[in-house]
Amino acid sequence: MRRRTLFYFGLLFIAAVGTHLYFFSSSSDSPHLSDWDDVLEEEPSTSLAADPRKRDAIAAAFKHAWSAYERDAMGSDEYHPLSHTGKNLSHTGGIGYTIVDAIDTMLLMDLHQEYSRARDWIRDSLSFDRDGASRCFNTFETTIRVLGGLLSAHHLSSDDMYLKHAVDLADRMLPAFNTATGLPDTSVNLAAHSGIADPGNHISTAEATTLQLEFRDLAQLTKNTDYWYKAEKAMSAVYAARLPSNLAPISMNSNDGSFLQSDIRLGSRGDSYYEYLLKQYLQTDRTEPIYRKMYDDAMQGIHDHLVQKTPKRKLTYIAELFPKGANWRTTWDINHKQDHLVCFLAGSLMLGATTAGARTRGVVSIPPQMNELTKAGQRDWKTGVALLEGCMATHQTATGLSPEIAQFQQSPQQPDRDWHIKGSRPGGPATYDARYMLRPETVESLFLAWRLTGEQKYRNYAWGIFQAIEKHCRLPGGGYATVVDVDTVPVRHDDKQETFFLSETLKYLYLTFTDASVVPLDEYVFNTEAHPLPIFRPSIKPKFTL
Ligand code: DMJ
Repeated sequence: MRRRTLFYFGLLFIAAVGTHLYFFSSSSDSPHLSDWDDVLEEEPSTSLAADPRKRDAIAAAFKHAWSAYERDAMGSDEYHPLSHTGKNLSHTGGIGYTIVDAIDTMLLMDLHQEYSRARDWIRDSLSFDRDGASRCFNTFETTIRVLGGLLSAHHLSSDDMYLKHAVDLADRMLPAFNTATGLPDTSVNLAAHSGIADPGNHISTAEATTLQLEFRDLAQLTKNTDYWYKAEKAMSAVYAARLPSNLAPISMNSNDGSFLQSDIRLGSRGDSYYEYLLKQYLQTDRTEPIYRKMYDDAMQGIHDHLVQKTPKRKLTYIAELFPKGANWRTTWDINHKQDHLVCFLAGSLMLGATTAGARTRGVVSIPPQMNELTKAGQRDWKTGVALLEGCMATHQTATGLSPEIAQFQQSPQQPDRDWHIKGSRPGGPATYDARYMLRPETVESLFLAWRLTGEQKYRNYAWGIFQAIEKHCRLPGGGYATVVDVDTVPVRHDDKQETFFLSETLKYLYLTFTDASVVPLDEYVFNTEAHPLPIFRPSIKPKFTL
């Protein structure tokens, strides 16, 4: 086991300069938070040491979310906390969507009783013999939430029961990769052990390229090379289709492996392509230079075409491109719109800067010194830091929660901000863009920023977001729900507690307040659903190489 102990000693300093820069006003009017007022006055004694009271407050939030699900909907794939009901993806029964997605968070939070009941359910009731002919099982979602959740639970507990289920699930999914191009079918019928192609032969780029960490991990565990090579083939198809900018349009033709004329963005349908380039490189202990090259090229493309600053406050954001005319592979128009999803990129750039962008492996301080990073590493670090501030600026709303989509242009309705929510006006109807659906991306980046810098500011930001969630998303009757308009208080809720709230949002918040030895960044990569998977030296010889 390697430990990044080298620079921890210097960190005792940093706490001393920690500030009380709370981004949001305190939620002390919220009864369940009043007990935490004194917490706001405390700072941890060492920079990367745990902050036990805040950490435990987040575990208590997890219990509030989980116990409502367990009471109302145990075993159902999805949870609707307002109606106190659950729903399965398939009419033939559930596949443990919520339970499997959440169980590694219970392990990390030491929630023994909840864990034990969840494990019992997986042991006694989990079945993948579920009909998916109606395309109810998306290949990507099933992989990141269920396969990723089982693998992570196996690694954290050493319990082979999870591995057996993972193998069963993966074997049912593997036929989805039996296509001419290697780009997988978008859906799987788990009962039939078959893939189901999209009727128009489209697949989103993120869906095709966000399966690899999971299937490679399973290949390494079982020595079954099929898992590895099938997932890898999809990556080589995307590489073969690359554009001169090294940016990836969000849609592909699964029949011929080409990119379709479609937007380029780091938000929905594009996001985790970029995330998994870096993480595949890290997963195999930096032994596969092809992913390093693809990552480096893509980050150059992002800087050449997408990184923007607002004219007034100089907020950094990542714009989108939409294709223009016959020369759409090289000619684009810009759209100053940013999905909340894009905020994963801030932490990813910072992680990339300190790994792929380090001049010498293992010699990066916390926080990094610029002379320890390559030129590209320095560029990525600075952009990551600035983008995170830009993402935090989108939390300057009536609730302190950020919207699903922000337009980085001023609007007459919201002249005090450098961005606005499309179609939103005080007292007007809520738009899709205005919702906060318990997403994790900003807190994911805050977690990484905290671990890589030890700057108290990032913990303060994370705590502010947690308070906003407690105040506006927490339901007194149990569970947490989507807020339909982040700029309107009192809030209205939508009847959905997304599974990623349990697997990602609360996990990243929790890990921001544990000490840094819990899931150390040099031993694990997180899949896109926040399931930690170990870094390893591959025993399988990759076929997709430079
Ligand atoms: C998660 O399911 C995954 O992170 C995915 O990659 C996209 N984002 C959602 C949560 O916002």
